[in-house]
Amino acid sequence: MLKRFSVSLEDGLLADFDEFIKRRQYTNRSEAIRDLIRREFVQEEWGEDKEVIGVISLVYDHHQFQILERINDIQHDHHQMITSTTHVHMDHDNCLEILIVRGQASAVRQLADRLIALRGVKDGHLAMSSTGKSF
Ligand code: NI
Repeated sequence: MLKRFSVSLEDGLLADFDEFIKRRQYTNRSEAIRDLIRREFVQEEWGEDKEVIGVISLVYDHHQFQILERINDIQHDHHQMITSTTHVHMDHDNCLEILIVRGQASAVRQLADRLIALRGVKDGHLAMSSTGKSF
């Protein structure tokens, strides 16, 4: 159920917020505020080492010595956490691999760090998301 509450803001801050809303293509202030609140809750889930969802992306040259074996071994070591993976052969040399991972925040971070630090990974990221269960 939706509840209303009023918020007082300084003129300048409200003007900046309305500009932000336009830039980010929100249709109203409420949805923008809801997203900002949820973003903070997601940060807290990661900070408090709760169960989270992470999306790990890796760009690498598959010719790099043993990189496929290493990536594969690490994923098998953490198979309980990995919900799904997608591999895209982007061109003759470069691969993009996306892993959707579910688990305790510290474990997800550790897995991402291990993969991203592998020799031959040109670009690696961990997008910190949420199971969405608690808000
Ligand atoms: Ni490939």
